[in-house]
Amino acid sequence: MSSKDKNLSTHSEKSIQDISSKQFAIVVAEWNTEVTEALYEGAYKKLIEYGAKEKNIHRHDVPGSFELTLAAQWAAQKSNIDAIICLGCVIQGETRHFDFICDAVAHGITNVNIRYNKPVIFGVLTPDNQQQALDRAGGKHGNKGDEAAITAIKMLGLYSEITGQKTSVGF
Ligand code: RBF
Repeated sequence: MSSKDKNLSTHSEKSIQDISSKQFAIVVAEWNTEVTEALYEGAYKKLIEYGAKEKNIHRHDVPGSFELTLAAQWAAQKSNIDAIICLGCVIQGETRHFDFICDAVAHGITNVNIRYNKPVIFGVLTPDNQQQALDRAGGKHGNKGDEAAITAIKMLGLYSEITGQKTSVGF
């Protein structure tokens, strides 16, 4: 599955909705920190650019991507949090850990979305090597952290569009 033609970092829909009162949690994995910091910078700046307030963006660090799910669930349990962005980077190695971690975090994050009825965004890179990761964390393929932030904003807007309600808080 290629993402070469899909780059939401350059999306121009700046008037999607007012997110100045929305609260975001960003969960960041410490493994491959050069990459995940760049993803975080991208996501944070994009939320601010679209109108989020600094005080409404809450960062939480976890040891590795496997831990993203539980931290996301803890954040989702908080009724004031509207959306959660999970950022990690799992690099293909010689062992099967890659598959186990990627599967676990993808299923885990999906479950938190459904269970808490809020956007929980999968911003986890799964490259073959460090260079591919850097290319997608502010390099030649954009920044998937930016895209994760825009996805969160779009999902909040979609929620309002479909339900007529302003926020998912309270479910
Ligand atoms: N976490 C990541 O976020 N990215 C990785 O590339 C990564 N590789 C790992 C490779 C091995 C062999 C192990 C044991 C762990 C790795 N982890 C990685 C950490 C994992 O997400 C988790 O923090 C630990 O397994 C503890 O639950």
